[in-house]
Amino acid sequence: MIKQLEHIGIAVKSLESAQMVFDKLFEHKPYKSEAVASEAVETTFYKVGNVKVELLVATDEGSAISKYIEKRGEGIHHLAFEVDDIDAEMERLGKAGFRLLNEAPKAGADNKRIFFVHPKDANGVLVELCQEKS
Ligand code: CMX
Repeated sequence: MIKQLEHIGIAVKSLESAQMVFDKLFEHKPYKSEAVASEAVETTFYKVGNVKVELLVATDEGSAISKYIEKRGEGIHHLAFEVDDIDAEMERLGKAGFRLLNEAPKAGADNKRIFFVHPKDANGVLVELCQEKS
């Protein structure tokens, strides 16, 4: 079951300059920064009520974030929804005909297991499903 919107991922060119903007916007600092080598990204997370905002910067040219910025510029990259059972959700969405971008849930930032649904199967929105690692 999908429980709630967990975070909004925003692709940026520079974490330093984006943080200056979002610190001012939210009137507080991020609660964590973390590199995710497997995704070739560095991330910074803000809490805004019950939702998080994840700033994402590419660490190499092959990163999904590099490609996204090259093609579409900075902006909202994905919506991430928290699920109660990520393996069951992966099976459900696969059976429902969504193209899944992972064979199995993988390790993501902020202590999560994650997988992605192709944006072309969700009206142009890259959807991440995530569950806190136990
Ligand atoms: N949101 C909406 N559409 C997107 C998109 C996004 N984030 N990224 C790509 N697209 C669109 C492209 O614009 C393109 O559309 P058109 O054909 O109409 O131009 C289409 O999807 C194909 O895109 P592409 O540039 O050719 O890129 P790829 O096919 O190589 O990859 C995607 C696209 C989504 C499959 C790939 O980026 C992916 O597997 N993403 C999941 C992993 C990821 O995004 N990791 C980074 C975040 C990690 C984290 O949160 O920790």
